[in-house]
Amino acid sequence: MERTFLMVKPDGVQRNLIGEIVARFEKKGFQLVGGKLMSISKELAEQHYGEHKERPFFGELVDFITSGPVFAMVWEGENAIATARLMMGATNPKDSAPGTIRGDFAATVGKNIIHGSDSPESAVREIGLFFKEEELVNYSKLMNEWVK
Ligand code: RTP
Ligand code: MG
Repeated sequence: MERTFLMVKPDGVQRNLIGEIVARFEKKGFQLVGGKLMSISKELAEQHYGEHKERPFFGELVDFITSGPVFAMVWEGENAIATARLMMGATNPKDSAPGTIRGDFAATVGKNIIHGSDSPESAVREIGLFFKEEELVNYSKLMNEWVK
Protein backbone atom coordinates (compact mmCIF):
# COMPACT_ATOMS: atom_id res chain seq x y z
CA MET A 1 0.00 0.00 0.00
CA GLU A 2 1.21 3.44 -0.91
CA ARG A 3 0.15 6.91 0.23
CA THR A 4 0.11 10.07 -1.84
CA PHE A 5 -0.56 13.72 -1.12
CA LEU A 6 -3.17 15.35 -3.38
CA MET A 7 -4.48 18.87 -3.18
CA VAL A 8 -7.32 20.67 -4.92
CA LYS A 9 -5.76 24.04 -5.73
CA PRO A 10 -7.56 27.38 -5.15
CA ASP A 11 -8.98 27.38 -8.71
CA GLY A 12 -10.50 23.94 -8.16
CA VAL A 13 -12.07 25.02 -4.85
CA GLN A 14 -13.41 28.22 -6.44
CA ARG A 15 -14.92 26.23 -9.29
CA ASN A 16 -16.68 23.77 -6.95
CA LEU A 17 -14.62 20.79 -8.06
CA ILE A 18 -13.73 19.32 -4.63
CA GLY A 19 -16.59 16.80 -4.77
CA GLU A 20 -15.90 15.82 -8.38
CA ILE A 21 -12.22 15.23 -7.64
CA VAL A 22 -12.82 13.28 -4.41
CA ALA A 23 -15.40 11.16 -6.26
CA ARG A 24 -12.92 10.21 -8.97
CA PHE A 25 -10.39 8.86 -6.48
CA GLU A 26 -13.08 7.11 -4.41
CA LYS A 27 -14.55 5.44 -7.49
CA LYS A 28 -11.11 4.41 -8.67
CA GLY A 29 -10.75 2.41 -5.47
CA PHE A 30 -8.41 4.51 -3.39
CA GLN A 31 -9.11 5.21 0.26
CA LEU A 32 -9.14 8.68 1.81
CA VAL A 33 -7.03 8.68 4.98
CA GLY A 34 -6.93 12.44 5.62
CA GLY A 35 -8.47 15.62 4.26
CA LYS A 36 -8.93 19.27 5.19
CA LEU A 37 -9.87 22.64 3.75
CA MET A 38 -7.11 25.09 4.64
CA SER A 39 -5.26 28.24 3.70
CA ILE A 40 -1.58 27.88 2.83
CA SER A 41 0.87 30.37 4.33
CA LYS A 42 3.59 31.88 2.15
CA GLU A 43 6.17 29.89 4.15
CA LEU A 44 4.39 26.58 3.58
CA ALA A 45 3.93 27.36 -0.13
CA GLU A 46 7.64 28.13 -0.49
CA GLN A 47 8.55 24.88 1.25
CA HIS A 48 6.03 22.81 -0.70
CA TYR A 49 7.23 24.15 -4.05
CA GLY A 50 10.88 24.49 -2.93
CA GLU A 51 12.15 22.46 -5.90
CA HIS A 52 10.94 25.26 -8.21
CA LYS A 53 12.45 28.23 -6.35
CA GLU A 54 14.85 29.14 -9.17
CA ARG A 55 12.17 28.92 -11.87
CA PRO A 56 10.80 32.16 -13.38
CA PHE A 57 7.23 31.24 -12.42
CA PHE A 58 8.02 30.59 -8.72
CA GLY A 59 6.60 33.91 -7.46
CA GLU A 60 3.38 33.45 -9.42
CA LEU A 61 3.10 29.87 -8.23
CA VAL A 62 3.39 30.90 -4.56
CA ASP A 63 0.95 33.81 -5.05
CA PHE A 64 -1.54 31.51 -6.74
CA ILE A 65 -1.43 28.65 -4.24
CA THR A 66 -1.89 31.11 -1.35
CA SER A 67 -4.68 33.07 -3.11
CA GLY A 68 -7.55 31.08 -1.60
CA PRO A 69 -8.34 27.88 0.28
CA VAL A 70 -7.07 24.51 -0.89
CA PHE A 71 -8.38 21.03 -0.09
CA ALA A 72 -5.45 18.92 1.08
CA MET A 73 -5.80 15.14 1.07
CA VAL A 74 -3.92 11.92 1.69
CA TRP A 75 -5.04 8.90 -0.35
CA GLU A 76 -3.94 5.32 0.02
CA GLY A 77 -3.88 2.42 -2.41
CA GLU A 78 -1.83 0.23 -4.69
CA ASN A 79 0.44 2.44 -6.84
CA ALA A 80 -1.47 5.48 -5.55
CA ILE A 81 1.30 7.94 -6.47
CA ALA A 82 1.70 7.06 -10.15
CA THR A 83 -1.97 6.27 -10.72
CA ALA A 84 -3.07 9.59 -9.24
CA ARG A 85 -0.62 11.38 -11.55
CA LEU A 86 -2.17 9.54 -14.53
CA MET A 87 -5.66 10.51 -13.38
CA MET A 88 -4.55 14.16 -12.97
CA GLY A 89 -3.15 14.39 -16.51
CA ALA A 90 -0.15 16.31 -17.85
CA THR A 91 0.98 19.47 -16.03
CA ASN A 92 0.09 21.68 -18.97
CA PRO A 93 -3.61 21.29 -19.79
CA LYS A 94 -2.81 21.72 -23.48
CA ASP A 95 -1.23 18.25 -23.28
CA SER A 96 -3.52 16.59 -20.75
CA ALA A 97 -5.84 13.98 -22.23
CA PRO A 98 -9.63 14.21 -22.01
CA GLY A 99 -10.76 11.97 -19.18
CA THR A 100 -8.05 13.25 -16.88
CA ILE A 101 -8.81 15.90 -14.25
CA ARG A 102 -6.68 18.56 -15.92
CA GLY A 103 -7.81 17.41 -19.38
CA ASP A 104 -11.44 17.83 -18.41
CA PHE A 105 -11.36 20.95 -16.22
CA ALA A 106 -8.23 23.05 -16.85
CA ALA A 107 -7.16 25.28 -19.73
CA THR A 108 -3.96 26.94 -18.55
CA VAL A 109 -0.75 25.68 -16.90
CA GLY A 110 -0.85 28.24 -14.07
CA LYS A 111 -4.37 27.14 -13.05
CA ASN A 112 -4.33 23.38 -13.37
CA ILE A 113 -6.77 22.45 -10.57
CA ILE A 114 -4.86 19.76 -8.70
CA HIS A 115 -1.47 18.92 -7.20
CA GLY A 116 -0.18 15.39 -6.70
CA SER A 117 3.08 14.01 -5.32
CA ASP A 118 5.42 12.92 -8.11
CA SER A 119 7.47 10.25 -6.27
CA PRO A 120 7.52 8.23 -3.04
CA GLU A 121 10.03 10.73 -1.57
CA SER A 122 7.81 13.73 -2.43
CA ALA A 123 4.77 11.95 -1.01
CA VAL A 124 6.44 11.40 2.37
CA ARG A 125 7.77 14.97 2.41
CA GLU A 126 4.47 16.59 1.39
CA ILE A 127 2.29 14.47 3.71
CA GLY A 128 4.61 15.54 6.55
CA LEU A 129 4.38 19.21 5.55
CA PHE A 130 0.58 19.27 5.49
CA PHE A 131 -0.59 16.69 8.03
CA LYS A 132 0.17 15.67 11.59
CA GLU A 133 0.29 11.92 12.14
CA GLU A 134 -2.88 12.06 14.28
CA GLU A 135 -4.82 13.67 11.41
CA LEU A 136 -4.40 10.51 9.31
CA VAL A 137 -6.83 7.68 9.93
CA ASN A 138 -6.12 3.98 9.58
CA TYR A 139 -9.26 1.97 8.90
CA SER A 140 -10.64 -0.81 6.76
CA LYS A 141 -13.89 -0.73 4.78
CA LEU A 142 -13.83 -4.43 4.10
CA MET A 143 -16.72 -5.83 6.15
CA ASN A 144 -16.97 -9.08 4.22
CA GLU A 145 -14.23 -11.51 3.42
CA TRP A 146 -15.49 -11.96 -0.16
CA VAL A 147 -14.94 -8.31 -1.09
CA LYS A 148 -11.34 -8.68 -2.11
P1 RTP B 1 2.09 20.07 -9.21
O1 RTP B 1 3.45 20.01 -8.54
O2 RTP B 1 1.33 21.33 -8.92
O3 RTP B 1 1.29 18.82 -8.93
O4 RTP B 1 2.27 20.05 -10.79
P2 RTP B 1 3.25 19.13 -11.61
O5 RTP B 1 4.04 18.21 -10.71
O6 RTP B 1 2.42 18.49 -12.67
O7 RTP B 1 4.21 20.20 -12.27
P3 RTP B 1 5.53 20.86 -11.68
O8 RTP B 1 6.57 20.75 -12.71
O9 RTP B 1 5.82 20.35 -10.31
O10 RTP B 1 5.11 22.39 -11.59
C1 RTP B 1 4.41 22.88 -10.47
C2 RTP B 1 3.35 23.84 -10.93
O11 RTP B 1 3.96 25.01 -11.46
C3 RTP B 1 3.14 25.56 -12.46
N1 RTP B 1 3.92 25.74 -13.66
N2 RTP B 1 3.88 26.84 -14.35
N3 RTP B 1 4.38 28.84 -16.27
C4 RTP B 1 4.95 27.66 -16.40
O12 RTP B 1 5.63 27.38 -17.35
C5 RTP B 1 4.70 26.66 -15.39
N4 RTP B 1 5.24 25.46 -15.33
C6 RTP B 1 4.73 24.87 -14.21
C7 RTP B 1 2.00 24.59 -12.73
O13 RTP B 1 0.83 25.10 -12.12
C8 RTP B 1 2.47 23.32 -12.06
O14 RTP B 1 1.38 22.55 -11.61
MG1 MG C 1 5.08 18.88 -9.06
